[in-house]
Amino acid sequence: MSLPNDFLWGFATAAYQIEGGADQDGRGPSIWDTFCAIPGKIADGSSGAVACDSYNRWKDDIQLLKDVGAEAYRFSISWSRVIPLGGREDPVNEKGLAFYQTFVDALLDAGITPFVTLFHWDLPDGLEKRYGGLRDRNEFPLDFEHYARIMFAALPKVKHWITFNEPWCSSILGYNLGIFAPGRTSNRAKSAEGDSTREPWQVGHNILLAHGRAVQLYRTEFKPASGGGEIGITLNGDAAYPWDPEDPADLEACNRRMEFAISWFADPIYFGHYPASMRKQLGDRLPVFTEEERVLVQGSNDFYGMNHYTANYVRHRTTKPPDDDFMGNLDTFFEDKNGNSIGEETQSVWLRPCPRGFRDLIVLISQRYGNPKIYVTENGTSIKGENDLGVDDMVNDNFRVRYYDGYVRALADAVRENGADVRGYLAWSLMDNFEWAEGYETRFGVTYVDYKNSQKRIPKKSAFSLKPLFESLIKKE
Ligand code: PNW
Repeated sequence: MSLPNDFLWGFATAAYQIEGGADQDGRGPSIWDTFCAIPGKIADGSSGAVACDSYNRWKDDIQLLKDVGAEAYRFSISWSRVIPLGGREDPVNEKGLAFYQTFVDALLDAGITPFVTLFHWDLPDGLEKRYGGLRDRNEFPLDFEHYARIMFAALPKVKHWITFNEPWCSSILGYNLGIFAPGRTSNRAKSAEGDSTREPWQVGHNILLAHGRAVQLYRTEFKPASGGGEIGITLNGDAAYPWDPEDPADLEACNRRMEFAISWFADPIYFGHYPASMRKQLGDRLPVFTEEERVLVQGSNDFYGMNHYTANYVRHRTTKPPDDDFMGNLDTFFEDKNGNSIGEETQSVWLRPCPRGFRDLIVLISQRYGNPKIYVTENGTSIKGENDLGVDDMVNDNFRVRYYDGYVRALADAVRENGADVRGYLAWSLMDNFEWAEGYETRFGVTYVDYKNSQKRIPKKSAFSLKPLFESLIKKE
């Protein structure tokens, strides 16, 4: 037994990936609705317009959570369902708000602890059109704070708030590579607008400011009466190992890789400034915190939200980094110098299982940031070729069962052997869903969703594998 008695485990999803109901009850469009409508952006030409239809089938989702024994559920709010145009002067959609109130009450009635993400990438399109959305250093944080206030007030029983999901993805995939909404990039074959060398760093900065404002608001006006409520941000990051274990420059590059992905956001939150390696490479393209901004952002995590999926080998470069580099002047591989593979292939080109990387990264984060309370807010895998299987084979997802087994045990080792303070684990995902630019071809669910048959849900083997696993690891008292 290695996990504390009050350790919470369960599953995670996100609004645009599961809800559907895109035009129902007054919801406004988000940047993902707009992005999906551009031909060629989504692998199968799909969108989240229907997805798992959870807006109408949310009772099925709660039943599913109960059936598999989940103690917690992480979901996100669709901002444009609550404020269709998004801004602080714009009308609130009471029907949208009521949906989440009903849902949270039903979760609590079922004995399931809600973890609520305010922003999982689906910015109201109205704000993109009005002032460039995440690119506006003044307007965006103010509108986000207002939206957060509406949600904190509407859902007083929620005790676990996540401001932003994976700002790295919003910034880099949305404004450098242009493969996620709003699809901006310097690559003119992909987008008529965008500047990969500057916009991602500005967007990242503005997200930190918006996070800081929401946390300040929660702490002053809502936390005192919440009975133990807490708030934090969720960051994604991969484990990194040297491509050449003998080369100190590759070891240094591993550290840079982590700094450019995780410390970009975590250093300002825990230390009040960006990592030196980023300042050195990016110069004045990386914004500078004003004193007022620093005070807002520093110390703004009650917990560290950790999303983690995979590991890479990292090789340093000897050439000058191009201005659109976002990795820290290095290359990443799945094989090291000696041809050792980091893990088996999955359906996702960026993901190969490597459980020891999970333990190592939990330890690194714990050491760098003073042993913060950690919730793992996502971890999971796709399976190569899964979508081509018949249902009977698909629900027999032994590869995913093994993935969870390896990763959860690695987490337990980090707690028991290294003293990491991990308090919860949310598997990605409760069910197959809209996998962003991959559309529906890549499945991450522990539940099969039949998109051709009224989004019928059938739990896979992995759905039932977590309960016995956690029961064997969580202390009874
Ligand atoms: C996360 N990458 O996204 C998201 O939070 C989820 O919404 C998503 O469904 C899940 O992981 C699985 O992809 C990521 O390219 C998307 O490295 C892409 C990457 C990482 C995380």
